[in-house]
Amino acid sequence: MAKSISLTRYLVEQQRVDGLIPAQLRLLLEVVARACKSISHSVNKGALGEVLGSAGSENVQGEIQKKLDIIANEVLIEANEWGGHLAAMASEEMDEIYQVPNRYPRGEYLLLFDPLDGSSNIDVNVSIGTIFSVLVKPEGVDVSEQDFLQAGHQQVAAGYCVYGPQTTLVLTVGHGVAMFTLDREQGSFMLTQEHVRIPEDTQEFAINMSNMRHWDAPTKRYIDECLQGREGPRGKDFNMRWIASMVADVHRILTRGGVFMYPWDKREPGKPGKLRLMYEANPMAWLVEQAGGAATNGRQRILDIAPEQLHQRVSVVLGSKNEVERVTQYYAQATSA
Ligand code: P6P
Repeated sequence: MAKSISLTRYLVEQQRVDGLIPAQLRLLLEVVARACKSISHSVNKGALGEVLGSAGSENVQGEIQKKLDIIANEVLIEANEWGGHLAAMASEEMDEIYQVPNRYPRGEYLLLFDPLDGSSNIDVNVSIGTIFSVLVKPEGVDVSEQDFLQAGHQQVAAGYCVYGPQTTLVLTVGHGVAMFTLDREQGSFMLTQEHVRIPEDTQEFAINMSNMRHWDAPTKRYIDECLQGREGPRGKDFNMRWIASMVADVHRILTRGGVFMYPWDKREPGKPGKLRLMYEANPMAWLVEQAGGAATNGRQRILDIAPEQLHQRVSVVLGSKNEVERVTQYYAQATSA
């Protein structure tokens, strides 16, 4: 039986043996993992913990906040603000950035997160998750929202924790993707997979089909060809999955391949898409690329998008490399037509 490796040991070895991450970043990732453990505990209580239902407030996106959205956000803030590794945090649940209070030392990192992605699934007991991204704060004494506006290729760590049948933390620091499953008896995340690879081809797509009439031509063309199956131009049948929880859909794709799409649609033409660039698309895009997949907004590599606003949205096509390239090709052909 292979020696079981905890997240702590894995990160120490990444720092000490391979010199891949500095001590402060290792500390930050261990604190985020502990916060995810705490969130998992709250999520698992369900109706027994009075954590379900709406909080009766709206977030910056104008979406109704669930009680667990707020609980998860508070857990991440309280876990990370005192350690001295962060200068500030940004969250889907907060309009403004959260500067580490003056009573605590400030560090060189910026932490961004969607504390509980997939909230619509909370009350119906379907997998949800926490998504996080780490940037280095630019030089300078103060910290502002502007410091967060860095393209995704500048991330130094990214990951998510999926709260499903297992609680699994998935992480990259730029040298591949590793998965850690929570051993509840020990209370530790244990390494269960590393060097994760996404198959370049797939027969499985994930998209909310109820929006079909609102899609633009390239997305309609791609999905229509998939639906035609082996009699159509793709010459093979496709399966469809849509969990309406990006963390769960991306976890499936990292585990067995597939393509995930949340494209622009004409319901709100002024919005480039539904998902948020800084704390959903960027961390997921880096994980997918680190596992040999691809991630674009239909036209451009997501990690190259220069952000203009902290909560800006983006179209997302990510997963098996050859499928993402096909969709991106269809957009290019539509543009040049
Ligand atoms: P729809 C969850 O609210 C989320 O942000 C992603 O996790 C998920 O992929 C998407 O929205 C689901 O959106 O429109 O299908 O409910």
